[in-house]
Amino acid sequence: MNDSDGLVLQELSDGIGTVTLAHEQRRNALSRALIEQLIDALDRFRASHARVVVLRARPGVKVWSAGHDIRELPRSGGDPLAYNDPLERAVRAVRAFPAPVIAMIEGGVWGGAVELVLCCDIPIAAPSATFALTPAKIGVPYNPAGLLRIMSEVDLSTIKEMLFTARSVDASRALRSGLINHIVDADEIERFTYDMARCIARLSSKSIASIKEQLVLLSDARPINPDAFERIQELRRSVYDSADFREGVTAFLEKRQPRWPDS
Ligand code: YXS
Repeated sequence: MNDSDGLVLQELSDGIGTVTLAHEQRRNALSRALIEQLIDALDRFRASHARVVVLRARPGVKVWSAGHDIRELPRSGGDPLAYNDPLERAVRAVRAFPAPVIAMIEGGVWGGAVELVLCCDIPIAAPSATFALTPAKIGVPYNPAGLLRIMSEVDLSTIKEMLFTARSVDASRALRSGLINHIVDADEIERFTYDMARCIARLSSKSIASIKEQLVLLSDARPINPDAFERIQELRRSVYDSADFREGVTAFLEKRQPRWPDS
């Protein structure tokens, strides 16, 4: 089954689904339209009882994904990462998929695409891969669900450095900090990834689906008191309703550096 009419390509063979991000002219930005097609591919794989999925970009890309589509961020205030935001829906769809999702990564991974990689079950990267958490470049507060997901995978000191500098980390730093499972040379990564996919496909999909969902439920089980939740929401509102957020988005679209208003 092939579908190459859009922003993602999808293919299913021998129980292995492959979703290829294919919107290079927009650096695979996670637009609403691209996410709809990603979720559609996962729905089709689920209906066809795929036993494992590989999420990738085309071979040799310089940018795996440029993250959330900045053009689609709310322009006049409003939560940029609300529950039904496309990026959030994609993250939930990958985490809820009843089989392992392997992220096969070459090139740069930016912003919310880092969270998309982290919610995949087994991230595998080529040496060319870099990872950047960039809300501070755009004046975005991120969101608690995303931060918790990142915190559950990556050591806190690395997360702070990534978020507070918005600088990329390379594949070896990503491996050391728990962001990825393997670094594999670009000319080997496809064989390595699909060997692992075939290994998974030979095992009990029922057992794996049950274990994957238990792991998601257990890793999400975190008590939070109502005051803390309200404070978090206030902290986020104070940013996404600010001139910083408006300036961050405008500067990107005008292809210039932001001129942050005095706080
Ligand atoms: O000028 P045209 O029309 O050709 O379009 C350009 C870019 O505007 C577009 N593009 C994007 N459009 C929407 N959202 C994006 N995230 C995005 N990234 C790129 O793609 C066309 C080619 O881009 P260009 O010329 O910059 O390509 P390049 O190869 O020189 O540079 C590639 C990047 C990825 C280094 C550069 O495009 C870039 O820095 N993109 C933004 C990366 C970023 O900051 N992403 C975070 C998005 S915000 C997000 O994910 C969350 C809300 S959060 O901030 O909370 O993490």
